[in-house]
Amino acid sequence: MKEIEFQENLWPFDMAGGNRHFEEFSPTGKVPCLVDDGITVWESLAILEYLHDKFPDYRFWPNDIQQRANARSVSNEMHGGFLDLRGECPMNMNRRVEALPISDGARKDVDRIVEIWDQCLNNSGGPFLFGEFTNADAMFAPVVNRFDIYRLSDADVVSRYSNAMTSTSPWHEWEEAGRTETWIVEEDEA
Ligand SMILES: N[C@@H](CCC(=O)N[C@@H](CS)C(=O)NCC(=O)O)C(=O)O
Repeated sequence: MKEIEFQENLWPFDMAGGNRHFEEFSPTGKVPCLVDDGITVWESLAILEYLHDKFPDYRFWPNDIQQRANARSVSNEMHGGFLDLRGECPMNMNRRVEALPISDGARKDVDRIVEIWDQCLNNSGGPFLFGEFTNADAMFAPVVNRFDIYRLSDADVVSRYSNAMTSTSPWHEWEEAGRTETWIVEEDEA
Protein backbone atom coordinates (compact mmCIF):
# COMPACT_ATOMS: atom_id res chain seq x y z
CA MET A 1 0.00 0.00 0.00
CA LYS A 2 2.94 2.37 0.59
CA GLU A 3 4.78 1.25 -2.58
CA ILE A 4 7.90 0.22 -0.67
CA GLU A 5 9.89 -2.49 -2.40
CA PHE A 6 10.10 -5.82 -0.59
CA GLN A 7 10.70 -9.45 -1.40
CA GLU A 8 8.29 -12.06 -0.13
CA ASN A 9 9.73 -15.48 0.65
CA LEU A 10 6.93 -18.03 0.69
CA TRP A 11 7.46 -20.92 3.10
CA PRO A 12 4.38 -23.18 3.04
CA PHE A 13 3.09 -24.43 6.40
CA ASP A 14 4.16 -27.87 7.55
CA MET A 15 1.79 -28.33 10.47
CA ALA A 16 2.54 -32.07 10.79
CA GLY A 17 6.26 -31.28 11.17
CA GLY A 18 5.56 -28.42 13.62
CA ASN A 19 6.76 -25.80 11.11
CA ARG A 20 10.34 -26.37 12.30
CA HIS A 21 11.62 -24.89 9.00
CA PHE A 22 10.36 -21.44 10.12
CA GLU A 23 13.04 -21.54 12.84
CA GLU A 24 15.66 -21.01 10.13
CA PHE A 25 14.67 -17.36 9.88
CA SER A 26 12.17 -16.60 12.67
CA PRO A 27 13.12 -16.64 16.39
CA THR A 28 9.60 -17.77 17.36
CA GLY A 29 9.31 -20.31 14.56
CA LYS A 30 6.23 -18.39 13.40
CA VAL A 31 5.40 -16.02 10.57
CA PRO A 32 5.37 -13.21 9.63
CA CYS A 33 9.01 -12.28 10.11
CA LEU A 34 10.76 -9.34 8.43
CA VAL A 35 14.48 -9.27 7.68
CA ASP A 36 15.75 -5.84 6.63
CA ASP A 37 19.39 -4.75 6.36
CA GLY A 38 20.43 -7.54 8.74
CA ILE A 39 17.72 -6.59 11.25
CA THR A 40 15.20 -9.33 12.11
CA VAL A 41 11.75 -8.26 13.32
CA TRP A 42 9.01 -10.71 14.30
CA GLU A 43 5.42 -10.26 15.55
CA SER A 44 3.12 -8.47 13.10
CA LEU A 45 2.66 -5.37 15.25
CA ALA A 46 6.42 -5.01 15.89
CA ILE A 47 6.97 -5.22 12.11
CA LEU A 48 4.50 -2.37 11.59
CA GLU A 49 6.20 -0.30 14.31
CA TYR A 50 9.56 -0.94 12.62
CA LEU A 51 8.17 0.35 9.31
CA HIS A 52 6.90 3.46 11.08
CA ASP A 53 10.41 4.05 12.53
CA LYS A 54 12.18 3.36 9.26
CA PHE A 55 9.89 5.39 7.00
CA PRO A 56 8.69 8.32 9.14
CA ASP A 57 7.33 10.20 6.11
CA TYR A 58 5.03 7.38 4.98
CA ARG A 59 2.52 7.90 7.79
CA PHE A 60 2.25 4.27 8.85
CA TRP A 61 0.50 5.73 11.90
CA PRO A 62 -1.66 8.91 11.77
CA ASN A 63 0.17 12.22 12.36
CA ASP A 64 -2.20 13.50 15.02
CA ILE A 65 -1.28 12.21 18.50
CA GLN A 66 -4.89 11.46 19.51
CA GLN A 67 -5.56 9.63 16.24
CA ARG A 68 -2.23 7.81 16.53
CA ALA A 69 -3.19 6.67 20.05
CA ASN A 70 -6.56 5.46 18.74
CA ALA A 71 -4.94 3.64 15.82
CA ARG A 72 -2.46 1.93 18.14
CA SER A 73 -5.25 1.01 20.57
CA VAL A 74 -7.46 -0.68 18.00
CA SER A 75 -4.44 -2.39 16.42
CA ASN A 76 -3.43 -3.79 19.81
CA GLU A 77 -7.01 -4.89 20.40
CA MET A 78 -6.79 -6.85 17.14
CA HIS A 79 -3.34 -8.23 17.86
CA GLY A 80 -4.13 -9.48 21.34
CA GLY A 81 -7.84 -10.22 21.13
CA PHE A 82 -10.85 -11.46 19.19
CA LEU A 83 -9.68 -15.00 19.86
CA ASP A 84 -13.09 -16.64 19.40
CA LEU A 85 -13.56 -15.07 15.99
CA ARG A 86 -10.00 -15.84 14.95
CA GLY A 87 -10.30 -19.45 16.10
CA GLU A 88 -13.67 -20.15 14.48
CA CYS A 89 -13.31 -18.18 11.26
CA PRO A 90 -9.82 -18.55 9.80
CA MET A 91 -8.81 -16.20 7.02
CA ASN A 92 -9.06 -17.97 3.66
CA MET A 93 -8.81 -16.45 0.19
CA ASN A 94 -9.95 -19.68 -1.44
CA ARG A 95 -13.11 -20.55 0.46
CA ARG A 96 -16.45 -20.13 -1.27
CA VAL A 97 -18.57 -17.42 0.32
CA GLU A 98 -21.04 -19.00 2.73
CA ALA A 99 -22.57 -17.97 6.06
CA LEU A 100 -21.12 -19.79 9.05
CA PRO A 101 -22.91 -20.22 12.40
CA ILE A 102 -20.68 -18.77 15.12
CA SER A 103 -20.53 -18.90 18.93
CA ASP A 104 -21.74 -16.13 21.25
CA GLY A 105 -18.11 -15.27 21.92
CA ALA A 106 -17.33 -14.82 18.23
CA ARG A 107 -20.54 -12.78 17.80
CA LYS A 108 -19.33 -10.48 20.57
CA ASP A 109 -16.02 -10.07 18.70
CA VAL A 110 -17.92 -9.25 15.48
CA ASP A 111 -20.03 -6.64 17.27
CA ARG A 112 -16.97 -4.96 18.77
CA ILE A 113 -15.16 -4.88 15.40
CA VAL A 114 -18.22 -3.33 13.71
CA GLU A 115 -18.26 -0.74 16.50
CA ILE A 116 -14.57 0.07 15.93
CA TRP A 117 -15.00 0.39 12.16
CA ASP A 118 -18.12 2.52 12.60
CA GLN A 119 -16.46 4.94 15.04
CA CYS A 120 -13.21 5.22 13.07
CA LEU A 121 -14.84 5.70 9.66
CA ASN A 122 -17.39 8.20 10.97
CA ASN A 123 -14.62 10.14 12.62
CA SER A 124 -12.14 10.09 9.70
CA GLY A 125 -14.60 10.13 6.81
CA GLY A 126 -12.77 7.08 5.34
CA PRO A 127 -12.07 5.43 3.04
CA PHE A 128 -9.73 3.77 5.56
CA LEU A 129 -10.03 3.72 9.34
CA PHE A 130 -7.94 6.86 9.85
CA GLY A 131 -8.51 8.39 6.41
CA GLU A 132 -5.56 7.20 4.36
CA PHE A 133 -4.25 3.63 4.76
CA THR A 134 -2.36 3.10 8.04
CA ASN A 135 -1.05 0.22 10.13
CA ALA A 136 -4.52 -0.10 11.69
CA ASP A 137 -5.91 -1.14 8.28
CA ALA A 138 -3.07 -3.63 7.87
CA MET A 139 -4.07 -5.19 11.20
CA PHE A 140 -7.76 -5.41 10.22
CA ALA A 141 -7.25 -6.56 6.61
CA PRO A 142 -7.47 -10.29 7.40
CA VAL A 143 -10.72 -9.59 9.28
CA VAL A 144 -12.19 -8.00 6.16
CA ASN A 145 -11.68 -11.34 4.45
CA ARG A 146 -13.29 -13.19 7.36
CA PHE A 147 -16.32 -10.87 7.36
CA ASP A 148 -16.72 -11.37 3.59
CA ILE A 149 -16.35 -15.12 3.26
CA TYR A 150 -18.38 -16.11 6.32
CA ARG A 151 -20.97 -13.30 5.85
CA LEU A 152 -20.53 -12.18 9.44
CA SER A 153 -22.40 -8.87 9.29
CA ASP A 154 -24.73 -6.97 6.99
CA ALA A 155 -23.99 -3.59 8.59
CA ASP A 156 -23.46 -0.78 6.03
CA VAL A 157 -20.12 0.13 7.51
CA VAL A 158 -18.83 -3.39 6.84
CA SER A 159 -19.57 -3.29 3.12
CA ARG A 160 -18.22 0.25 2.93
CA TYR A 161 -14.90 -0.70 4.54
CA SER A 162 -14.69 -3.99 2.69
CA ASN A 163 -15.18 -2.21 -0.65
CA ALA A 164 -12.41 0.27 0.17
CA MET A 165 -10.01 -2.50 1.14
CA THR A 166 -10.80 -5.05 -1.57
CA SER A 167 -10.66 -2.54 -4.42
CA THR A 168 -6.96 -1.74 -3.84
CA SER A 169 -4.41 -3.37 -6.13
CA PRO A 170 -2.36 -4.84 -3.23
CA TRP A 171 -5.54 -6.60 -2.11
CA HIS A 172 -6.03 -8.04 -5.62
CA GLU A 173 -2.42 -9.25 -5.68
CA TRP A 174 -2.82 -10.81 -2.23
CA GLU A 175 -6.08 -12.53 -3.17
CA GLU A 176 -4.68 -13.79 -6.47
CA ALA A 177 -1.57 -15.16 -4.73
CA GLY A 178 -3.75 -16.97 -2.18
CA ARG A 179 -5.96 -18.43 -4.86
CA THR A 180 -3.04 -19.91 -6.77
CA GLU A 181 -1.91 -21.91 -3.72
CA THR A 182 -2.75 -25.56 -4.23
CA TRP A 183 -2.16 -26.93 -0.75
CA ILE A 184 -4.75 -27.14 2.04
CA VAL A 185 -3.96 -26.41 5.70
CA GLU A 186 -6.65 -28.46 7.48
CA GLU A 187 -6.28 -26.41 10.68
CA ASP A 188 -7.37 -23.33 8.75
CA GLU A 189 -10.51 -24.82 7.20
CA ALA A 190 -13.65 -23.76 9.12
N1 LIG B 1 1.43 -12.92 17.44
C1 LIG B 1 2.06 -13.36 16.22
C2 LIG B 1 1.33 -14.58 15.71
C3 LIG B 1 2.22 -15.42 14.86
C4 LIG B 1 1.51 -16.69 14.42
O1 LIG B 1 0.84 -17.37 15.22
N2 LIG B 1 1.67 -17.04 13.15
C5 LIG B 1 1.08 -18.26 12.61
C6 LIG B 1 0.56 -18.00 11.21
S1 LIG B 1 -0.60 -16.71 11.16
C7 LIG B 1 2.16 -19.31 12.52
O2 LIG B 1 3.28 -19.03 12.13
N3 LIG B 1 1.84 -20.56 12.87
C8 LIG B 1 2.75 -21.64 12.76
C9 LIG B 1 2.91 -22.40 14.05
O3 LIG B 1 2.31 -21.99 15.06
O4 LIG B 1 3.63 -23.41 14.02
C10 LIG B 1 2.05 -12.22 15.19
O5 LIG B 1 1.17 -11.36 15.27
O6 LIG B 1 2.93 -12.16 14.31
